[in-house]
Amino acid sequence: MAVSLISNTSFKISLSRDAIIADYRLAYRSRVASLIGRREVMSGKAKFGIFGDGKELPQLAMAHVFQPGDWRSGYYRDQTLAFATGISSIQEFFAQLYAHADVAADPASAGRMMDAHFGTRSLNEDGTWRDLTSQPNSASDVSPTASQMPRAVGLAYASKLYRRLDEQQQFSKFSKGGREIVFATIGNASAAEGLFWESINAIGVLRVPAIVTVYDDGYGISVTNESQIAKENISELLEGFRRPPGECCDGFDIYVVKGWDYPALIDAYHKAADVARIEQMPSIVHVSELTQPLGHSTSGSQERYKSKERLEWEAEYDCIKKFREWIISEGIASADELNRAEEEDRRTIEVIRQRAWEDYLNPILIDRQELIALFENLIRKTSHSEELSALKAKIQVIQAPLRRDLSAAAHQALFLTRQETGPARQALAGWHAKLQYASHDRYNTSLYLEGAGSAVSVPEIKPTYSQNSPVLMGFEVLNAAFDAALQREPRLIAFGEDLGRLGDVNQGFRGLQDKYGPLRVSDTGIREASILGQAIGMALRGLRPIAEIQYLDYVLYALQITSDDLATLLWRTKGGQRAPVIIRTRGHRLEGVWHSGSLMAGIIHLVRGLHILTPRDMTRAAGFYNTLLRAEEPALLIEVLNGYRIKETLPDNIGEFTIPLGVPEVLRPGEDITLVTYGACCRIALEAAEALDRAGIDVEVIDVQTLLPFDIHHNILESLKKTGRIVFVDEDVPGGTTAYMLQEVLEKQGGYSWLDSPPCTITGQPHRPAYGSDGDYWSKPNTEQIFDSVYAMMHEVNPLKYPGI
Ligand SMILES: Cc1ncc(C[n+]2csc(CCOP(=O)(O)OP(=O)(O)O)c2C)c(N)n1
Ligand SMILES: [Mg+2]
Repeated sequence: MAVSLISNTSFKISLSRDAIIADYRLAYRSRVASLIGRREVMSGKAKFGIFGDGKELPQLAMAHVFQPGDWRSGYYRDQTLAFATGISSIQEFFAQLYAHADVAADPASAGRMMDAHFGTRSLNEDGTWRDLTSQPNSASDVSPTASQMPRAVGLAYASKLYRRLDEQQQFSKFSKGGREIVFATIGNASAAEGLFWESINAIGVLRVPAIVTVYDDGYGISVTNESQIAKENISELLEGFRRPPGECCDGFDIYVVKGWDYPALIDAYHKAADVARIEQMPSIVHVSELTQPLGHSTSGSQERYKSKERLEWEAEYDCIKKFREWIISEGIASADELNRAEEEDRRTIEVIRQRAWEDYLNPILIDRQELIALFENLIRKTSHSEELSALKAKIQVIQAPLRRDLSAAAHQALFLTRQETGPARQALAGWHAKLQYASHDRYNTSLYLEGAGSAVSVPEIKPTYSQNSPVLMGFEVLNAAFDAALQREPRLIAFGEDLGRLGDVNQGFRGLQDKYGPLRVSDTGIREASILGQAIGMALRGLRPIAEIQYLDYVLYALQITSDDLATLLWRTKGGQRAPVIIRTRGHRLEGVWHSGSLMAGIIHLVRGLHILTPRDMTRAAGFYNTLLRAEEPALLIEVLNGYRIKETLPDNIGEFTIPLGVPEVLRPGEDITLVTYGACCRIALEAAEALDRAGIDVEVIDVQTLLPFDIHHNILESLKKTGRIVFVDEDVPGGTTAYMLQEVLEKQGGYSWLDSPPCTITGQPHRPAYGSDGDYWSKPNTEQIFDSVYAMMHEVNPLKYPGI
């Protein structure tokens, strides 16, 4: 029997009775998973639970049009969509709830993220790409509300590029002619975030195949739409984005559908998907009248903030209840049939849950058994047998032990027996070390790539010069490098404000849009967060974006997405997804508060997971771009703003030479003091070193070149061993990046033991740079200040030779 679900005469959908009942059963199973999941948290078996109850129906409707190759960029309510599409299984959902730290059990995050944070694996274990066109894809979820939106821009934009760029057709693992749709989901309250509006606008401007669903349950935790959304109605606000009917012009198709109305939901998603797949145009689906039967999460109870009337309404309009009523009233199934199915499904979910729990717990129980056996051996030998027996008893009685319980007990035992030796203690120490090693692998790996694709392992190719090598302006050197890169790497796509037609504000891309076309080199709106998101989404789909943020000061707008999404991606998926985004920016040397700031400490500490490159000139910038494009990792590169018009010699191998990451360069050898700096400060430091030379002080100036990674071979230590004195210089705030460099050299490299004088940091003022040349001089470290600090250090050492000034 086929059931017709029709909303108008031009568009007919019919589903078989079995398909409808299958939908009902999946909705029901998903609800049971939520109920049981909550119970597991309440009973202490899991730490936190957030579930998709009350939002099952729109997700089933979405799943009807979700095809292999498509992408989801959503949030924690999407379990039903995940189950229906194969993005997650119910057992994987429980494994994640229990924090099962194993990729095989929780492919989304290997136990690193809380429950309902979905994500498919795009990469094989060896780091090679899977065929993304034959699997359902989900970008790895993040918790900050609306942060799933910026990358949805790029995920959808990739479909457009794959359809329109001939050179992309060879990359068949990523797209089948750009037919892939991106399904973005977001809550009503999160639609109050700027990221939502910025991303909607970007999707509209780029005209890309995204279907954005807003699940409207009237609340964002306890706060109602009255305080979230003007007019309390998101689709009314979005009206201005609507595409006029019957015309193929700009904008979105907008659907407003009740979350319990199955035929209407099926109808809306079919229409939206057709438009997205064929026309590549976006839609917004505002799903209203949704509920939260279990409340927001396990952290609180909704009875505290929802009225009795509201709770009664939610019970009445529960989407599964309404779906059930509809199925019975349409004669698709009887109440008895559904009751029987429900009973079976409840049992099934319990079985799945139990399996997930045992799979999680058993390896830990085995670890405990091993530990107890080791304890028993040691108890027979040690003079601390009583304390060890008590420790053993303590871990033996824990019903569901954690590995940290075992680690702490072993640690305590090793401390107690610290004055003893023998094989029994040695075996325990070995076991403890093995646990630390395994735990490091469970929780601390994959921040960066190791081996294949790692930027650090790209071999160095030195620049070559000949008599004919031309001397050009800095920007022309970059321009030649970008030209060669676009030629060499068909997946390279560059974009940013003024990057397309103008070729960027300093002309690094001059003429390249004309040469490579408006899709390879393009302009964007002023929307830094979604420029970044655009890059992340594209990179997730195999493209190689260079995303330009016009000035370093405006990286702040994109910093949250860089930090929360890009920087954590490889780590939070334990190597399951990567996005080798190159963020290009320029800074440190223009004018005034917001064009010459140095926010470096904020950045380096917030984006671990990226490489941070600070080339002092454009040749070095070009070499770093070449290195990054041969690797598969994300990075931020900051060009020195006043370097574009300084003359440099163009390497003959501009398209090939690479500069290694994490390798400082000695710019001026010296014997008395080591001066460590980077980027724009190199020039000032060299000037100061020349002046100090005239005063009889021989300064070794070192350019660290990259802040992340930092001096991986400990070359700076070698310089310090020679000079015994060290100064760190930059234009960040006091205690900022100079303090970071100081820690790297003195603590990590062990430099403290080579110091003959106290270390010194020379920085900018704690405020932003003031306007004008004098404002700049007294806001940032200047040549005279560096001279004075270094001179004072030598005066302290030898006042006779270096009398006070
Ligand atoms: C940027 C940010 N602010 C606050 C939170 C805490 N928070 C988590 S969910 C949530 C409410 C979201 O409501 P809504 O978007 O309507 O989604 P719903 O949970 O109702 O489905 C809040 C405030 C967060 N995760 N991220
Ligand atoms: Mg809500």
